[in-house]
Amino acid sequence: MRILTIRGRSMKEALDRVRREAGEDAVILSTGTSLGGECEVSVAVERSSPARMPNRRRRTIDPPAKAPPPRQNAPERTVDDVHRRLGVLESFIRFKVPHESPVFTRLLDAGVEESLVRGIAESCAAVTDRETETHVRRRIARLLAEVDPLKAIEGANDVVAFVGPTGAGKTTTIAKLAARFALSQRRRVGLISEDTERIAAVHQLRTYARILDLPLRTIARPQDAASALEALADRDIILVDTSGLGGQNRDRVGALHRILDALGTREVILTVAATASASDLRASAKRLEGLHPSRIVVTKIDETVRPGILLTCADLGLPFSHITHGQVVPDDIAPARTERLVSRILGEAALV
Ligand SMILES: Nc1nc2c(ncn2[C@@H]2O[C@H](COP(=O)(O)OP(=O)(O)O)[C@@H](O)[C@H]2O)c(=O)[nH]1
Ligand SMILES: [Mg+2]
Repeated sequence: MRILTIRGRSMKEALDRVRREAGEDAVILSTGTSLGGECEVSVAVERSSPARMPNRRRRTIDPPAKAPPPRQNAPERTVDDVHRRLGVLESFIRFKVPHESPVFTRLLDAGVEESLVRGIAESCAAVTDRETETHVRRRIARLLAEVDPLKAIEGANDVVAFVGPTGAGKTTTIAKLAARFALSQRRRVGLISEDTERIAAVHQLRTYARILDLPLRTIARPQDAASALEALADRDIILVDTSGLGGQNRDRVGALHRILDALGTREVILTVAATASASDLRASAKRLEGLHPSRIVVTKIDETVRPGILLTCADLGLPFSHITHGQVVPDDIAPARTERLVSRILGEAALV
């Protein structure tokens, strides 16, 4: 058994060479990009394979193609990354995608889930080499298209609740939005905290309420809803902070559902951190689907080098409301803009 590294200007060229030079029985171990910017495939071959032909070495070290511009914050590759790359590569072969473009490597580097990259790759089957990047860009933009920031509607007495795992950034996001609605939109904002079990949690929201000069009520049971709503009857929008529902506790989801019902909640916003893994994020969304969230806020985009998680969020089928990018209230929040998100995912724009 020998390990060979075979390169090409595109993944297709490298794979053609693998087939030609290492034979059909070569086992692909990993794929990636060489320091010179070429596509690189490492394969294991039997000693008797054609790869032992004397001219193999010369052919594997063609002059490097023009190096692509360095990507910002390119994460280090792990064994998992190599597995994902191989999975995607398999799908190129299986779905007969006629070419491989570095854009797919960029998607994987950005942490886009393998299944999503495969879907995007499949959709490229009938697209020419030159059009691939444009096609991928359009496809991602379509996935992220439903951008619809939450607004405070004058006189609507809207109740909007934020749910999500502990530490996702619910309270901080509420403070940011409350400040923006109150200060720049001049809306009357009220706050309700359902997160009454942890003293620190109410204290945190109470501090923001005091700084922003906004009324705050706490609520622990559905029976408390009427008096809280009465106290906030003159508000345009009421933002409800909830306790984190990270664990498997279905009773807690049911109890929260009853409270949100009693409050006549118009919208439930799923709040998730961009630092979560795709599987954790999908599990949280599944656990909370009984609360019928209608939008998603993605927090902590500043803390990840893998903004590809945004495509997982989009895949949950919820329109984005806002993206948050830091701890500073109220500055570090912005409506999700499709073009900007696409650029982030493709590694062309700064993460923040
Ligand atoms: N870096 C960063 N930190 C954030 C962001 N949003 C919230 N945090 C921090 O995450 C931690 C948990 O936030 P918190 O609002 O208490 O989460 P909750 O448990 O969902 O209410 C706090 O230290 C916040 O300052 C963000 O967009 N970026
Ligand atoms: Mg909180």
